[in-house]
Order: sequence, then C-alpha cells, then structure tokens
Amino acid sequence: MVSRFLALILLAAFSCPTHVESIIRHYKFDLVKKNTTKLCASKPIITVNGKFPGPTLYAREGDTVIVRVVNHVRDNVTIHWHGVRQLRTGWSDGPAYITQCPIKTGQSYIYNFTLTGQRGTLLWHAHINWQRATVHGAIVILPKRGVVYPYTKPDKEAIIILGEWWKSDVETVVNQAMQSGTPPNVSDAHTINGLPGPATNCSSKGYTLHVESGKKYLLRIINAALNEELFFKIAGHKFTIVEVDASYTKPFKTDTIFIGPGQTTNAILKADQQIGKYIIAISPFMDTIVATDNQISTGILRYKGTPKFPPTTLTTIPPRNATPITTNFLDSLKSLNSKEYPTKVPLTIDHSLLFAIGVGVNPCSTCVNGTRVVADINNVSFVMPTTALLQAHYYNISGVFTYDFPGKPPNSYNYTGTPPVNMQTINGTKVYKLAYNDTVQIVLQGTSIIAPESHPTHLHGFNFYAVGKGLGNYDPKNDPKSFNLVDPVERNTISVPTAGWTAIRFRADNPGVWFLHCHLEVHTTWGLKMAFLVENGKGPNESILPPPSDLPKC
Ligand SMILES: *[C@@H]1O[C@H](CO)[C@@H](O)[C@H](O)[C@H]1NC(C)=O
Ligand SMILES: *[C@@H]1O[C@H](CO)[C@@H](O)[C@H](O)[C@H]1NC(C)=O
Ligand SMILES: *[C@@H]1O[C@H](CO)[C@@H](O)[C@H](O)[C@H]1NC(C)=O
Ligand SMILES: *[C@@H]1O[C@H](CO)[C@@H](O)[C@H](O)[C@H]1NC(C)=O
Ligand SMILES: *[C@@H]1O[C@H](CO)[C@@H](O)[C@H](O)[C@H]1NC(C)=O
Ligand SMILES: *[C@@H]1O[C@H](CO)[C@@H](O)[C@H](O)[C@H]1NC(C)=O
Ligand SMILES: *[C@@H]1O[C@H](CO)[C@@H](O)[C@H](O)[C@H]1NC(C)=O
Ligand SMILES: *[C@@H]1O[C@H](CO)[C@@H](O)[C@H](O)[C@H]1NC(C)=O
Ligand SMILES: *[C@@H]1O[C@H](CO)[C@@H](O)[C@H](O)[C@H]1NC(C)=O
Ligand SMILES: *[C@@H]1O[C@H](CO)[C@@H](O)[C@H](O)[C@H]1NC(C)=O
Ligand SMILES: *[C@@H]1O[C@H](CO)[C@@H](O)[C@H](O)[C@H]1NC(C)=O
Ligand SMILES: *[C@@H]1O[C@H](CO)[C@@H](O)[C@H](O)[C@H]1NC(C)=O
Ligand SMILES: [Cu+2]
Repeated sequence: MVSRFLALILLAAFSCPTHVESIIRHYKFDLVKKNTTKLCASKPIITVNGKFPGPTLYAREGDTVIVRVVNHVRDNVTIHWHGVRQLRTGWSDGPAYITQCPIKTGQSYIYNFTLTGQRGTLLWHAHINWQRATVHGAIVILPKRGVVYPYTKPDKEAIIILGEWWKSDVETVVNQAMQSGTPPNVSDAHTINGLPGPATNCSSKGYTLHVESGKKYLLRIINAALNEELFFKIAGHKFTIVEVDASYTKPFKTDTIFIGPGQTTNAILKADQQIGKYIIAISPFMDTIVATDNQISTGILRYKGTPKFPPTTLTTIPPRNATPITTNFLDSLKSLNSKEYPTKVPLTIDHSLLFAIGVGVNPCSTCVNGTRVVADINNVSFVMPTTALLQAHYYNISGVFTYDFPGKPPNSYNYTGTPPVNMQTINGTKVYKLAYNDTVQIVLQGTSIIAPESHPTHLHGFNFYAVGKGLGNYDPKNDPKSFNLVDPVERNTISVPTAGWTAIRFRADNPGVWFLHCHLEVHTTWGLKMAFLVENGKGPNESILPPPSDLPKC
C-alpha cells in the first residue's frame, strides 16, 4: 500500500517535469460590526474580521480558494470576488439574487473557486445593497510558482485601496433616497486604505507609504468606492502602468491614474526623488452636472532617512472635470499581447448588441415632486427577483425572469442629443440568452437623459476586450473601421465616456448567469443592470457544476 502510494507520488513528480502544484487556500470571513476610530466619527460599521478595509486574499494562479463566510450581523450578506472568472462556479460569484440568495444572520456559506488563467490584482466586496462601502478588500493573485512577471520584478509591493466614507449609515442614506426618489447623498470623505487623511477634519494622519531611495515598488491600486471615479497622484513621481483588472498591459508612464469603482491598476513606482515627504492625493472625476464628494484625501509617501520636519512636496489636483486626463489614460491602455499572454479578441460576432445606458424618470406618488429617478439599459429598469436567477435557471423555476431582454433600444433616438420628452422606463427582470461559446459585442451607449454621465460598467464571469470608444452616438457603419482588434485592453470594468460609447467583445465560454451593471452603486440601485444567461455546452467541462449543499435559500 505504502509503496503504491510512493509510486504514485514519484509518477506525479517525474512524468510531468513542468508540473507546478496548485494548492488550496483557506480563509474565514466573519462579518462583524466594529466601532472604527480611525475615521472621522466613531461608529459601528460592518466589517470582515473587524478590519476596514478587510483582509487581503493571497493566492497563486491555479490555486483553489475556499472562503467560509459567517454572518454575525443583522443584515443579509453576500461576497463577490470581483473579476474572478468563476469558470463553471457561478454559485460562488456572489451578487445577491443573481447567483445566490443572501447569507442570513447566523448562517454561513463556503465560496469555492479556482483562479484559472488570471494573475494580478482584483478586489472582493459585498454585493448586496450598499454594504460594499465598508465590506471590501484586495485579492492578490501571484503568477504560478517559477513564472516571472513580464516586467522587472519590483523590490517591494504595497496595496492601496481607495474608498468612500459616510458619517451616516450607508443603508440609511440609500433608503432615504429611494423613499424620496431623489439622488442619494454623496460621501463625506474619500479614504486611502481606510484613512481619510487630515484634509477632512479628522484626527487621522492618513496613510503613509514608506519607501527606500532607489527601490522599485509595485502598487496594487484598487477603487472600492461606491459612487466615485477617482484620480490618484503622488507628488514628484511617475507611475509605470503594467496591469489592469488582472490582465497585463503594455507598460506606459503617467503621473495621474484614473480609476473607476471596481477597477484595479498595478503601477510601478521608482523611489527616484530626493529624500523627503511627498503628498499622495485622490480626488473625484465628474465631467457633468452630477454631485460628487469633492473632499480630497491625502496620504504621504515618505523616504527612509527623511529628517523629522522635512518640507512636504505638494501635487496639483486635476480639476474635477478633467476629461482629457481620463482620455489620455484610457487611450494609453493596450493589452500586452505577448507570446505568453496573447490577446484573443473574437473576430466574428454572433450577437451584436447595442445597450443604451442611463437614467430615467418614473412616476411615484409618494416621492418628492411625484417622480422617482431610475436608471435603465434599453429602457428596462431591472427589478431584483426574490429568488436568485441562477437557482431559477438551474432548477427550472418559472416565473422568476423572462428571456426577452432587448438586444437594442426599443426606440432609436439621438442618445446624446436632446433627451426624449417621455423619460419613463419599464420594469423587468429580463435576461439575454447566449449559447455556450457564442461571441458577443456590446456597444455601451451612454444617454443624455437628465444628464450624460460616465458609467463604469462591470461584467461578471468574463473578461472583455475594449475594442473601441467614441463621443456622441455610435455609428455602426464607420466606427468599426477604427476598432482595435490587435491589442485592445482586457478588463472586467470599463468607463463609458460621458455622452459617448464604448464597444466591448467577449466569448461566452462560461455557463451560468452573469450580471452586467454600472459599478456606480447609485445607478445599480436605480436599475442600471441586467444579466446574461449562458447555457451549458456539450463537452464534459462546459456545464455549470451542481450547487454546493450549503447554498443559501431565499
Ligand atoms: C461604538 O462607539 C459609540 C460611541 O463611541 C458607542 O456609543 C457604541 O456603544 C459603540 N458600539 C459598539 C458596538 O462598540
Ligand atoms: C470545492 O469544490 C470542489 C469541486 O467542486 C469540491 O471537490 C470540493 O469538495 C469543494 N470544497 C469545499 C470545501 O467545499
Ligand atoms: C442627506 O443630506 C440631507 C441634506 O444635507 C440631510 O438632511 C440628510 O439628513 C442626509 N441623510 C443622511 C442619511 O445622512
Ligand atoms: C473643517 O473644520 C473647519 C473649522 O471648524 C470648517 O470650517 C470646515 O468646514 C470643516 N471641513 C469639513 C470638510 O468638514
Ligand atoms: C422638485 O420641484 C422643484 C420645483 O419645480 C424643483 O426646484 C426641484 O429641483 C424638484 N426636485 C426634484 C428632486 O426633482
Ligand atoms: C431543467 O430542464 C432541463 C431541460 O428540460 C433538464 O435537462 C434538466 O435536468 C432540468 N433540471 C432540473 C434540476 O430539473
Ligand atoms: C445629436 O445631438 C447632438 C447634440 O445636440 C448633435 O450635435 C448631433 O448632431 C445630433 N445627432 C444626430 C444624428 O442628429
Ligand atoms: C420606454 O418605455 C416607456 C413605457 O413603454 C415608453 O413610454 C417610452 O417612450 C420608452 N422610452 C424610450 C426612450 O424608448
Ligand atoms: C417598478 O419597480 C419598482 C420596484 O423596483 C416599484 O417601486 C414600482 O412601483 C414599479 N413600477 C411599475 C410601473 O411597476
Ligand atoms: C469555440 O468557438 C471557436 C471558434 O469560434 C472554436 O475554435 C472553439 O473550438 C470553440 N470552442 C468550444 C469549446 O466549442
Ligand atoms: C476537463 O477538465 C479537466 C480538469 O481541468 C481536464 O483534466 C480534462 O482534460 C478536461 N476535459 C476536456 C474534455 O476538456
Ligand atoms: C434577507 O434575505 C431573505 C432571503 O431573501 C429575505 O427573506 C429577508 O427579507 C432578508 N432580510 C433583510 C433584513 O433584508
Ligand atoms: Cu452608471
């Protein structure tokens, strides 16, 4: 028996010399309320393991991650592993009422997924109501053992999580807005690794990044804010961008990073300036009339050997409406497209979709002025079901959703011109059905109803290629001529420019039900969301796995 066991080990070790072990990483997430004092006001917030931001999940490409989530708070909970492909494991994706029912108070659920073909930085966050304001953290996927980065290995690395902070309870903020039908209050401060910094009248000193002269640092930057696209700068220093959304990019230099909620950016910073202190600053981007939290949060980059009271080098803050900075940044992003990491843009398209995304106004007798601001895709404001869509799909439960999500707007109009007089939408829980391995192009077309606005749109279950973008209305005749089908950036969340459009492509090689929504939580709440239903394929590895036995029930 022992010798047979040994023989098996030897066989495994020698028959496959390039084999690299993948291991199982176990984590436990306890959802608990915790009084936090490092913020402006001491008040209890929902946290994972008492931490804000929550714990970092470390793994290597190929590893399986098991996270046991235990809910000790009064609120329902779910956790989403943002950007993780979840190949065949949609049960572990996390959006409430899309792939699972919530984990109720006192209950637990095991998320179980494998990190296939991805390496870099992602984030995890709560995916129910506005809980992700405080329930979020980093996911670091290292390359497989023995595999190097496609860029010079940095000496050290640091995780930098950008967020928002409200003096009030966030669920109170959103509930108040839903009752009045008006936009919710903006946050009271921005945070860097949970610290707002001195700019916001807090006792907090803010975050400090300690560096040593001459060394290179890999900064894993995450935007975990609910409602704000952000600029990130460090005085006197430039960044080399090497990866976004856990996909390698062609390296390029910039002094300002533009990052939307749900997006991640790996940037290399060389500590090549004089010893001293340099301001780190985050500020909002908004190039239309919508309100933002204009608090600038700051931290400090501090060189080793800096004297006690050194001068601090300041940085200029981009104007709130600095559209050209965002355009430069987005236009510089190209996928690496190397031999090891090739770009695989679908060249033929089975489903060519046009999604008009934006807001609308519906009647509401109990609301301020008798109307409610809503949001929609192709005039459908998505209504959350009370049974998760994936369960309804898997168990053939009828009446939960319909298959008639429209592939184009029901009426065409000048999407970026004078808005239609009738700004009403329809309610629906509709999905768009795809066969396994179908190829999809979606042109996300922003609308100017009430006001045009940038929408950082997130697709679950897939990475997509951003093949084109432009201002005004998408022109199906001429715009495809300038599509980049060679090295477009690959990501899971993309900004749709204000009064413009973005075209994305992906292959539906992951069976399940996959959410697509604006990652500005205010717009998701208002209904700017839908789901793709990808059917099983024929092969043995082309079907969704059976649900785990502890899957929560509604
Ligand atoms: C949190 O702090 C507030 C004020 O400092 C206090 O009233 C409250 O009881 C504390 N809550 C918890 C859960 O510790
Ligand atoms: C995780 O999923 C795998 C594959 O379905 C299964 O074999 C394993 O038992 C699961 N582990 C846990 C802890 O649920
Ligand atoms: C939202 O802002 C309004 C106006 O400043 C204020 O009256 C209200 O109390 C705020 N709501 C919450 C939940 O903080
Ligand atoms: C900070 O405090 C000063 C003085 O009390 C006040 O004028 C200012 O409005 C405060 N700023 C914020 C962001 O609360
Ligand atoms: C309600 O109507 C008043 C008067 O027309 C207007 O000033 C206000 O902006 C409206 N509020 C909303 C939330 O639409
Ligand atoms: C759902 O229906 C499909 C097609 O009719 C069938 O193959 C499948 O077994 C059914 N699933 C369940 C869980 O009943
Ligand atoms: C749409 O409206 C914009 C802004 O008013 C205008 O510049 C553009 O020419 C219009 N496009 C069409 C096709 O009418
Ligand atoms: C959206 O649907 C409503 C209800 O059917 C309709 O009145 C409205 O004209 C539609 N709007 C657009 C832009 O298609
Ligand atoms: C649309 O759905 C919302 C809830 O999401 C509900 O408040 C509203 O009454 C519905 N409107 C219609 C016309 O059914
Ligand atoms: C998916 O489609 C592509 C061509 O579009 C084909 O090369 C590939 O083999 C297909 N994969 C599967 C698993 O069917
Ligand atoms: C299915 O997946 C397993 C494990 O990833 C792999 O060993 C096997 O070759 C795959 N089978 C097919 C037909 O692709
Ligand atoms: C929690 O989720 C369950 C299942 O969907 C639901 O019945 C219940 O109302 C939710 N509780 C709260 C407080 O939202
Ligand atoms: Cu949006």
